[in-house]
Amino acid sequence: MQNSSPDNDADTRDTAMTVSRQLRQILNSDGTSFIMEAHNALAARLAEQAGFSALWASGLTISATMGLRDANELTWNEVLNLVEPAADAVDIPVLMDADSGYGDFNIFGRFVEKAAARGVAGVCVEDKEFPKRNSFADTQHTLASIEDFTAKIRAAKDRQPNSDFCVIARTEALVAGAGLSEALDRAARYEEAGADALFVHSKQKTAFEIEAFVDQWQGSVPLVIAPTTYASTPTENFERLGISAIIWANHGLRAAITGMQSVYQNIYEQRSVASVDSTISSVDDILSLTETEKLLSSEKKYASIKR
Ligand code: SPV
Ligand code: MG
Repeated sequence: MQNSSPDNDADTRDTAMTVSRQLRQILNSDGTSFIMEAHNALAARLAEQAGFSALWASGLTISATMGLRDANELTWNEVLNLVEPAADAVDIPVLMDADSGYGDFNIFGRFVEKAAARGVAGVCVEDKEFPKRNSFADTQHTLASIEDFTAKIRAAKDRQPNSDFCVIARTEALVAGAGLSEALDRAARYEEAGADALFVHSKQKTAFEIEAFVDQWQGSVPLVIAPTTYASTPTENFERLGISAIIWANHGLRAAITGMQSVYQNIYEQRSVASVDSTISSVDDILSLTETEKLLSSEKKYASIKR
């Protein structure tokens, strides 16, 4: 969101392009763009600082930060309460993972209105039943009917509060084992229903399903993928395929887990922070990432505060 924090410059707010328009441009631009997972506001800032131009508010990683499964254990309002601060923390667009839409066309339509009002640039909705299961969970993945799912897309497009808001339709047909022709058929129907982009997901170890899909895809909306399991495929291959955006869907949280596990273990075993202190971020880094400097200059500007 063009940031609403009190120490933000009002001129920046007034002139900035809306986040939905930014996301739309990213999806429609030539070449392949990268959308980085951010599970909270601090992660959003770090990803923005690294250079990413859009963020993925991942259902998996946001649920995990709350100690919960990627299975709609959080309500949509709880998720929005977590995503809004991330959107506030950055100037780049946040694409929110809306799972399977939290209910029928009506619930999803209302969700889209609320998400947009809270700074979300666009949403991605997947064609599974509610409550969903993470695509990599070893269970039966039940697809929603095409009729029910296209109703959600149409309702979302009708209820989106601005014309740049992006609704990305995600097909889980390959994940569910329904086959390539089902995936292609669904994708075509979702485009026809008004989806702004199409996310085709695969849980294979190589990109062969994505390659086969692209080879036969006749549609014209941008294509989005998340190479989590087929991580070793070179990005150039996706560029050659004409993939519009790649979502790096969980790598921020996975990095945090690895780093924290190692530091916690070290401190526990050493009974001291001496050997890790210089290897981790400083307290100054935290002050800087939370823009404490802006607060201090606000004090000078506004306050008669004496410290
Ligand atoms: C997520 O990050 O929550 C996703 C991607 O939806 S996946 O985990 O691959 O389903
Ligand atoms: Mg998800």
